[in-house]
Amino acid sequence: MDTMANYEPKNIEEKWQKKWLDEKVFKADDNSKKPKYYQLETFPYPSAAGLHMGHPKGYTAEDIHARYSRMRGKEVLYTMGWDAFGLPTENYAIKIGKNPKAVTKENTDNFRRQVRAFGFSYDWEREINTSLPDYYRWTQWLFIQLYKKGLAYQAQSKVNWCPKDQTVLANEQVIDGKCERCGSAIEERDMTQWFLRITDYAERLLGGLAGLDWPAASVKRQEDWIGKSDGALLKFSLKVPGQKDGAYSVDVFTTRPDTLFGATFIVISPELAKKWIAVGWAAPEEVKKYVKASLSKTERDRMEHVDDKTGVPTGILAVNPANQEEIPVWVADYVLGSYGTGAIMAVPAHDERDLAFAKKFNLPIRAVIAPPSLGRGLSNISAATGGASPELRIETDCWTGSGVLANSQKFDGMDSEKAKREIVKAVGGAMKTHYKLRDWSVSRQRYWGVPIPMIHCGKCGTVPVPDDALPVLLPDLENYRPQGMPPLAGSKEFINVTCPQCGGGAERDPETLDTFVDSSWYFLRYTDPHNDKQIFDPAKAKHWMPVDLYVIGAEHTVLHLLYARFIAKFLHDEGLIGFQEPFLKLRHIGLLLGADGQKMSKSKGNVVNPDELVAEFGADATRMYLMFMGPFEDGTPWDSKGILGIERFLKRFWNYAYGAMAAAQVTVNPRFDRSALSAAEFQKQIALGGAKAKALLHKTIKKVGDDIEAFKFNTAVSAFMILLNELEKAPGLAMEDREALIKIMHPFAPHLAQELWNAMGHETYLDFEPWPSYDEALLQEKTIKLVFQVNGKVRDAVEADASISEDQAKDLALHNAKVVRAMAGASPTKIIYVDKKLVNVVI
Ligand code: ANZ
Ligand code: ZN
Repeated sequence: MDTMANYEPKNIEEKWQKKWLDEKVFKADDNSKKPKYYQLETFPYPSAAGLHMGHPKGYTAEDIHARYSRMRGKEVLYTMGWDAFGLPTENYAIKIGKNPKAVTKENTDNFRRQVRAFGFSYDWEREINTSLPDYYRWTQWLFIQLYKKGLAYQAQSKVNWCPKDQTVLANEQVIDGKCERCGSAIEERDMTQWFLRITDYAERLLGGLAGLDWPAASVKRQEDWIGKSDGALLKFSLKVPGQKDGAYSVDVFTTRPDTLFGATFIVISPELAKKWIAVGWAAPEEVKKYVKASLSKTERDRMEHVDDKTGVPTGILAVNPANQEEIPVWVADYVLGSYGTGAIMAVPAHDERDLAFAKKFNLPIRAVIAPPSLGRGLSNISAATGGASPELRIETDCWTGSGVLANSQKFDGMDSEKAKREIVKAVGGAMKTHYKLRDWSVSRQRYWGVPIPMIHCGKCGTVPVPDDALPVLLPDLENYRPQGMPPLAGSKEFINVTCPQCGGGAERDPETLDTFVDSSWYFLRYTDPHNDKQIFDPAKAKHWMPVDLYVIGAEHTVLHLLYARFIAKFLHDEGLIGFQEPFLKLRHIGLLLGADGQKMSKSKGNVVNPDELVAEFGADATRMYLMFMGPFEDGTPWDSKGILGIERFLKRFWNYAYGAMAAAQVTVNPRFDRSALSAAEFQKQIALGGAKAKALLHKTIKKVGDDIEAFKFNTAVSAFMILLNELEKAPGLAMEDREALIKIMHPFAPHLAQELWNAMGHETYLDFEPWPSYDEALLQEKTIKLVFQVNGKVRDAVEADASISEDQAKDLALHNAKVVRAMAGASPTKIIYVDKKLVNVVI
């Protein structure tokens, strides 16, 4: 053991970081015989602002887990990379008048430096960068495969347009009607766009969620986003004034065909009305005016103002297929053109929106479902409703649940669920499953992204760029600013190309891919990051995938995670991977709040700077504080005093470990107050290895391991603190226990632990030392009360470790000051021991 050194993080952290890097200590071995463990880190978007403290919060948790997993004998794949394309960098580049490529290089260099300063145990050989051709070549290849399978297509559609960023956004990128990036109010535009047909995978995306170890709330959010509705399509024939009866009909989508007898009017969306007008419907002026006015509003606007219902009658009548009743057709904007068929049958007695509308416009309301509380059977319903007249009132104003049918002719008395199927059958409707999920819009009218690898030829149509011509390089443009059209469209050199099919003149697609396409497959590239023949070697992907643990912000639940699951399923169908679900276990990072309790962000002026913290307190203290702040998945405010406490703790830990270490098997704690003990008793205590301290250490070994697995890092850190308090009071600790102490500290404060390990004379890296085992017996309740008697007379009672052996107990008694006094020099003739309760010395 060296002489005691002061704890100076500066002196040790850079040193170990350099060794870890130079010696490639964390290189993941593709051919290892150990069980694999793939930990995925959300690769950051390298913004100009540098690392946000929220990044190292998530990264520290994963690093602790990774180091722990290695110590548990796993071959860990743990990596870092850069999600480097995208709008913010481009916007920033425009602002400072620099090229986005140069800005990205600076930003990634800065991020790399910053994360390295935290000592995260990444395999840096596998670093990836989505904005480099060796990566995006495969993003383009992936897009072409999707295209070849009919899963990438161009279509004219209503899109979300951000007027500030001058580009289209995916539905998922619009938050409360505002651009996720810049907060501008989104406009709707009609544009030709590239889409990925994620809707083809809706059912599988739903089904796959079962059995994943994900937070329940995240599973629910994906389910809601996919939004499956089991319903039916029902056809109503129409009587349009001036047309032959029944020449036209309308289909409605309903989840409640059991309420068909309660349909008292039909509502069509303004979009559908517009279509009908376009094909020759001579709509009343009032309808035309209404349609025009509603279509000038966005769907979101319309949904937000559902409370004040508006609408106009069309003069058309619809025939209810169940009872041939003629009911009026209205047009109203609470019915959306983009959902279902854009038309509904309104059942005001059982649907809140329809009820509000019926009340406002004085349309009939007819109850047809009796709540189960009324009991089964027609007689009950009739009694409760005052007879089976069509106007029957069921006590509840608007019963939206299921129940028993009434006022529904031969279906009266039937259960809703059964009636759904029966009524659909009776009227010749079709069961239909509907999803809220829309196809994923992926083209962006901006510069800093992956060029879409498609060629538009006047003769051949759209032709993918041949594999051997990939990548389509993003050209360096003088003017990359958005100008209402994609910047690449302005570059003749880029755009003009010969058609790969006919050799004639053709044009490249001028748009770029949304960055969510880049990140939808990055976890696969880490398994084989340098492959220049293939997107990845399927054997390597098979070896490492699926991801065993993914720590990610909850805000990614419907964007990235859904897209990545879709792409994984697609690549599975292509035979490239053997699994369908890429992420087995998911944990979320609770938001890091500023000291003011608000989300930590530059705009709020409450950010703390990781560089400064590491410089002042060291990486270990910063890491440990991030873990100590509060439950990992909760949002916790930063407390600048908190890190001081951790710094003090680490100093004490260091001093304890250093000061008390020696080559001897049993070491003595120099700060232990021995004045109260006799020399003999002191020796005894040491021989017991500081029984109480030892037991607590073993409990802590178990607790820290369990806590790491359960992501309860804060309670693990508290356990260390409690343990240290006890150790400082204890006379000593056996060498192997001291080693165990350093080992369990390692995942949390790896620089400090590795330095101490080294100082103890070890040459090895702690990451490959086995995680210490604990003695089950020591976990049992800790202390017992041991009574000492001399000739049956109680002389003393002491606390002793529950694991105490008979010999140890007898020994302890014979060295007890009061016992010794009572024996008055006599020697014992017999020592009676009652297990863990009593020692009686007979003289
Ligand atoms: C009749 C009915 C009776 C309905 C009843 C509900 C309750 P989810 O579950 O979200 O899929 N609907 C259908 N298309 C619509 C559109 N384009 N715009 C607005 N509303 C639409 O909702 C399905 C229900 O929403 C459908 O079932 C339909 O109203 C309405 F007691 O049909 B229902
Ligand atoms: Zn051609």
